[in-house]
Amino acid sequence: MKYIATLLSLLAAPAYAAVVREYDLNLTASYQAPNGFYREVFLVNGQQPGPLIEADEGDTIITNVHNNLQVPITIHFHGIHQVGTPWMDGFPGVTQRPIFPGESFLYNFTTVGQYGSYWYHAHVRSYYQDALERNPTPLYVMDWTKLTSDALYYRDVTYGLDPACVLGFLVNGNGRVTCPSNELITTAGAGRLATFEALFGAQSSFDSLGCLDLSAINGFSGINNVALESPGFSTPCQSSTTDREIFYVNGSEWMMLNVINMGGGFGTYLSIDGHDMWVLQVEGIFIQPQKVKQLHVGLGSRYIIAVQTVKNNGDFSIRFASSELPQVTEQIAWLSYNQPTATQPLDYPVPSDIYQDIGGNLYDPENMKSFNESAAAPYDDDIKPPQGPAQHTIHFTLNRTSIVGFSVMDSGAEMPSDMELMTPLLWADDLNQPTTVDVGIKLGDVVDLIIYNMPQAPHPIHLHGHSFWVVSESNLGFFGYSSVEVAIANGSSTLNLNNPPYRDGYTVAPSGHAVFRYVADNPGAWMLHCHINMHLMVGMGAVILEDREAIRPSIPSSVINF
Ligand SMILES: [Cu+2]
Repeated sequence: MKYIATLLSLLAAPAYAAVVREYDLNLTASYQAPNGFYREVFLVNGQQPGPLIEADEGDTIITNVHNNLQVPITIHFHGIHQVGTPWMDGFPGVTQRPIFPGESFLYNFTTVGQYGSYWYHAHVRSYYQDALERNPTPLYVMDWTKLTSDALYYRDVTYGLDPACVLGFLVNGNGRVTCPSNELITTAGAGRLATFEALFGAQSSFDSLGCLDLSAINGFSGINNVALESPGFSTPCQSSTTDREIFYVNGSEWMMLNVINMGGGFGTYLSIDGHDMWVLQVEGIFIQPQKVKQLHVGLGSRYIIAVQTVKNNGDFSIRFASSELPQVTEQIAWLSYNQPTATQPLDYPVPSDIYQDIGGNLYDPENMKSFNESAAAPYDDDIKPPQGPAQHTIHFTLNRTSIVGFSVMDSGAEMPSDMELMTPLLWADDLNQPTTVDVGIKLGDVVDLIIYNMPQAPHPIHLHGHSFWVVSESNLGFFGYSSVEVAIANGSSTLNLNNPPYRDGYTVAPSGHAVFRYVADNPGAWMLHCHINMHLMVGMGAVILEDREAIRPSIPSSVINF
């Protein structure tokens, strides 16, 4: 897959009048080697990155997307709630038809009541994985594969091969493959190996890319079948010497970074040698700041962090370690107090104060704090969930349903593979589809999504159209109650209606659960899905209808007839 993703930056409400901001996005394909290995990539306006879309809260953003690729595409503005314009949400088969090669589509929406950093990305198959970003101010991290997303998809559905092994990460489109020693991999991966053996009752081992041999998983013997591996996966690791991303300190005491995980499969542990990070904002919402040595950045998650630049000289590693069980892999960018030079030194000296190893394990977990997601309460006390019972409680189970199937539905139903080509559910007359959730949600209703995850893998779950409160979460088992109301009555120990995190995505732990609460203030047809692209592509999504009939008469004919 080529990835198409870049930043949409919204500033808080201005004192002056809202304006209309227009952008043209030309999508094209190219052939590039960001970390030393050539493959097809997608570009926005012939460049990497695509243009930054900047706007003030309340502004109208008009984006004309021209598809010059050979594949259909849509653009989803991740985290933008699309209040009053659910047809601009960019999910094919749900809110619009795909933009086919040669076609253009006009996205037109107003940023109601939102500020912060968002990103826009393709939402057909997983093409956003195939674009590149090189904007120096934000910090975009993504896992990178040698194959395109279409090749991965083909490989997955044809051979049942999970893309569980990557060529490391890219940081703002830059990176280098450095093959770690076997000793480094085994030390950093010891915990994963133990978890694997406990989960699947099978022995395994790491290869030179740090990938676990998954072929021993009982019942899924095709997974990562080494005999069917493609170049770039589990082949002997090859190092490259491409440039790393460098963040230059400009003399001020703080460096602010917009951290976004734009990857397709892997979460990452971020730490900066010798430096503290203050996490200030999560998914567009200021939080009670946390001073940490390590931040886990799940797929689709967005953070604003302030780095205290107190060292005054030298170069320091910014480390990105995979947080996914199947692979121990690390990418490094640099934080530099020096002046930029024409050519990048091949290797900087390794500083002594490293906080995490290549598996993301903290060297001194007693004294080194990692960001606590569940304690990330909004800074603004007024961002509180409604108390008391909800009008609707919907249960979901995250599950692998077959070797090439994933589901969020209790029934195990998968999103149809040809969903993208169907009449969008926002105005379809036929709603008879196994992953459509139509429970009669009306404007103002309180909705609880009780999500249980089977003991397989963490899933970063993203909801469109809303931010939600994570009113209960645990990596230790099911919620245990049929509803929040029953949990309140029984004094649930995991329930937090007082100061829960408020966000638009949350990673649900294996064998764990999360309960999302939101207010139905945005009629539409909203996706609830896993942000691991391959999981979504093989069924891991549902559409929650919210007062859909109220919005149907307002859908522009230009959208319906597109
Ligand atoms: Cu998933």
